[in-house]
Amino acid sequence: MNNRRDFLKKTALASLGIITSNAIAEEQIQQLEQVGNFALPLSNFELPKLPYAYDGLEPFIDQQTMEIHHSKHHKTYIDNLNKALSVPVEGVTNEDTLETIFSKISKLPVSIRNNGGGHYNHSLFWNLMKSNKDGVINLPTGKLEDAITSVFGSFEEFKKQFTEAALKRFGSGWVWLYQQDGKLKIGSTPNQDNPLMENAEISGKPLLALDVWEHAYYLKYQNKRNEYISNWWNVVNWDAVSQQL
Ligand code: MN3
Repeated sequence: MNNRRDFLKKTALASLGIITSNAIAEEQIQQLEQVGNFALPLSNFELPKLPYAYDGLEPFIDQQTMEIHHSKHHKTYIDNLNKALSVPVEGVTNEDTLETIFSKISKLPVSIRNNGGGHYNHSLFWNLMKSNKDGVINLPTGKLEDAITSVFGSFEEFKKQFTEAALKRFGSGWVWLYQQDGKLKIGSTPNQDNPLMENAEISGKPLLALDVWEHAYYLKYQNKRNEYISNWWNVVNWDAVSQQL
């Protein structure tokens, strides 16, 4: 039994909110040990709990959208990711986490790219939002505020550029505030790609993520992606974004 490795594995999963630290049974760890270099350590992904109720982001994101988005769309990415990793995959080892998988994603099956990205991106997205029933002004503070102001000039200008990137993303994808070589940047990715993926359109560490797939807003906003975005700013959890810095 390699305790350090088990610890790393658990920590990596726990950091994504995927498991609590003891959620992987010792028995499962032992089974994984026996599979050798083509182990299946990542085929146990579970749907993380939301940090709020399905109606917690009302009136900006509606309950039905949240329920379907989380319990159906996100769940499906997880089921398909687990399925893709339920057989030995060349290039995936015991030591891998989603992050290390992303760093070599061009060599892996596209189902791992799409469903691994789907799981990672949604897990992050849920945690970057919080309830704001009263619609009180919701702004970044501290180091994050300073960094945004120094790069974009003002928070309003940052919002404008982020919104433009979200409107410009054709079809399905994600918009990101991310950090590249320590500098804040705005960009977008198609499908379930993210800036951690080798050969993605942008590269860096995700800080803020916005899902612009139609399934994220269609029930309430129909084709009006711009209204979805302008309402979404009300539920951004800037403390959680700051923690990504
Ligand atoms: Mn989505």
